[in-house]
Amino acid sequence: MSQPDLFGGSELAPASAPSPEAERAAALRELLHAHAHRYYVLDDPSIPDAEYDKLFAELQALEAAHPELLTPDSPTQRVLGKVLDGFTPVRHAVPMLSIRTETDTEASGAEAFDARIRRELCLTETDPPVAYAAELKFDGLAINLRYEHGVLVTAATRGDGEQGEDVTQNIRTVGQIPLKLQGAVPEVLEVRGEVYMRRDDFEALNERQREKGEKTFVNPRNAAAGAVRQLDPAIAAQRPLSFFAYGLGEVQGWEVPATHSAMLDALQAMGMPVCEHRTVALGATGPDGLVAFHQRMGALRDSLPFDIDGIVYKVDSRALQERLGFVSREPRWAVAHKYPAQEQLTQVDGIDIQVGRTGKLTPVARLKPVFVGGVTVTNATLHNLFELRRKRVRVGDTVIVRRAGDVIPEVVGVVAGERPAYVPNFRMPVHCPVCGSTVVRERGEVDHRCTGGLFCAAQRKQALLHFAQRRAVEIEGLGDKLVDQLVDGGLVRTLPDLYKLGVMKLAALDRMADKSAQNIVAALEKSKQTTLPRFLFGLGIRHVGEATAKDLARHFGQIDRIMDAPEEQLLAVRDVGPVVARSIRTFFDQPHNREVVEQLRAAGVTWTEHEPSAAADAASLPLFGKTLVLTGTLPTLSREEAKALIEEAGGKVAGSVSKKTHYVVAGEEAGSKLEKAQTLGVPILDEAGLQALLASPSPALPEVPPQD
Ligand code: 5U1
Repeated sequence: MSQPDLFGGSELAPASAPSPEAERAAALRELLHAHAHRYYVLDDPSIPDAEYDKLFAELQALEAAHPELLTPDSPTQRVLGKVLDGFTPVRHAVPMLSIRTETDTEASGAEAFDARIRRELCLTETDPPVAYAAELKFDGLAINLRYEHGVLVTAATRGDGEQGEDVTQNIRTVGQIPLKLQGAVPEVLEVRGEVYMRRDDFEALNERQREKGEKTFVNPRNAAAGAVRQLDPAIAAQRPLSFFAYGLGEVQGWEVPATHSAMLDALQAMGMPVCEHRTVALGATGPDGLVAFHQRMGALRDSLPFDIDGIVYKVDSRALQERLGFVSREPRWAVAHKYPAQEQLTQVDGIDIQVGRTGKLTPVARLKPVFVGGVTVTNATLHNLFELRRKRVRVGDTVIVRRAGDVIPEVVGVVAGERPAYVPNFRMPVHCPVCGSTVVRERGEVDHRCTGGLFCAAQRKQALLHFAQRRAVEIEGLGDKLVDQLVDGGLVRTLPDLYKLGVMKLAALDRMADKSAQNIVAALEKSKQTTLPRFLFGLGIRHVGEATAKDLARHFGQIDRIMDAPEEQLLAVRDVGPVVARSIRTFFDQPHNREVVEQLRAAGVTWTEHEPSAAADAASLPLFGKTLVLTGTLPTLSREEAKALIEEAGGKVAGSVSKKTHYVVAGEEAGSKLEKAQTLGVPILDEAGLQALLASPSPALPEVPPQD
């Protein structure tokens, strides 16, 4: 198989001394390959990401200026190619075999394999134990990677074992798969292994899909398979895949090591990712045998970052493998010894609502108990109403439940056609099942939330800790453990209850010395003198962080004015948009939240209603009330320095350009933010313009109103 001729140049170039650019490009490729290997395969980066990006950008620039220097193994060429109509078939040079499965998940499964091998090799009881390579059975997709002279030229799926599909474009996007092998490389080397998705990558991908309102994936294997068979390589590049090598296909020009285990070590030395959890076991039983490895990995299974469904045992000696041969496309010398499944079928008995610490309402399926992923599962999350509707789950349905790793069990789908009779669609409650407060869903959000805030028992601990933190009213000593004791013991229900605690009540708590109780009471007393921004922030109103609390305090001056402000007035506060305004309004529309404020006042909590000095000072700063966006590289100031200068001058730095942006400060290689500023007509400054702005006294500046 020849290299694609997308890349001209180097092979055909006349044999003259390489140009300095060619030498630099080659050096950069080597350097980037080495760093990518440390980052993706060894998980041990040796330079900061920014440094890697700089080298990468240098190579990109060189290749852009000298296209003849482009090579297929260049690290810049991971995502390339266009959207395909379909995949081209690839005939495997050596058929891709499958593996026999041992479904007996007990130790006897390993013993049966060893007994069969010994029988087929005609070994007697007095012969020494057989050496087996034992490794993990990854729950992914088998792939054949073909390297010619060390360069990846084709990646193909298994297909029917004889013929697969060419998925090279997508596989090139997998950072862990080397585009070029290291060291002395064979003429032809086909590496076989499994492409898979890590659990954390899978969870994050599904979270992103949910946020976008797009289809979620049932499990990491399906997500990996979907990514590999994605026709658009740019989309495949956004689906984070990983890879482990475990075997060979065609080989030319390499003396393959005599044992499977040594072969894996050799692949690893060439830069291939090979899973560290592997061993050579002698026989089935005994401390170092197959059974011990199966049990050890079984105990580790939940904490592994990826799904496995069993252990693969292989006769380690390649000579013995050849003697054993294979039957019906399965080698006699290997077996997959399974673990209990991580997905099972069961029935939904009901759908309950759980209220989380932040007020989020989660529908949870109550299930007929089922043993899955090593534990008995009786509940499984349905995430939110949209997920529930998308999966069409109703009470009485037969569903697939998945539990893998530490991830909470979830319903991944309904078995079609097994619904008993008519069952109404599930509806979200309009009142919180814990505290009875109104349930809302903000526009553009998928989650329903209880508006009870401080009043809702489900949110109480979180609310107390939030109120007590240093950035809010600061109650020194009121941490997780004490809050647990106070709430669980029924001593504190709402924030004002904190101020009813005396030394006696506190000292009666478990492991609370008199002195500590006195300290807490003193801290509570001290916290009563606070400021309006801290108090407001401490109330824990959704979307009201410290900065917004300060803006609200500065704008309204008094809490009663904030509590009564209609949305239009709230919208007049700088940086308060419709979502924040609605959230503040909803919070203070709940009578119990207003009651909490009144009771805190009655308990003696006081705050300086406004901060005249801060407000006066701030108003005289040159960038008071201005929002700026930074883009590109400024000639002398770093991004952080520019941000600090703007903030010191009373301005705010935002991450994206909108109609509310007052100025965009653009440096070299400014991208889409600059374009957006031009489209919206936002004034654009260079660094000198920014410095002039910072130096000017506020009144002399022309007012640039934010546009509507
Ligand atoms: N680790 C590993 N997984 N796995 C899957 N090795 C391995 N070998 C396989 C398969 C299908 O097949 C060979 C034994 C042919």
